Amino acid sequence: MNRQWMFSATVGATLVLVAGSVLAVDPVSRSFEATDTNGDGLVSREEYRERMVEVFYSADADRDGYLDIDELGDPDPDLMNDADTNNNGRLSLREFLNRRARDFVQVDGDGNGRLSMEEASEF
Ligand SMILES: [Ca+2]
Ligand SMILES: [Ca+2]
Ligand SMILES: [Ca+2]
Repeated sequence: MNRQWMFSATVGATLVLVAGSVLAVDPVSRSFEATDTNGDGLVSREEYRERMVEVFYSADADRDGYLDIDELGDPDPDLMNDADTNNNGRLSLREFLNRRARDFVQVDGDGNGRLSMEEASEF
């Protein structure tokens, strides 16, 4: 998997399962702009979801429609367990997006349904 791409494809530091590494690389502003497709300076749920779908398919190296632990490149098994709601050891697109939707809510500090650059950076 192209990890660098995964980094740049994320909205904010914690919006990716490999959060620890992302903080060091600090791609927040670049990825934020890429995710804010209508350029209004905010990432809506729709923009975020579209981006996460892209991330999912980009990470699915063997194209089987699921992300396994290797494809996620995730050093923390708890995150995988948390997202893998049917416990089959891999994430479907639905499981992945559900997990990401929870991240969105957490990062959206003022709860207005949109992520500002500030919210994405501070989280
Ligand atoms: Ca936007
Ligand atoms: Ca796969
Ligand atoms: Ca917000």
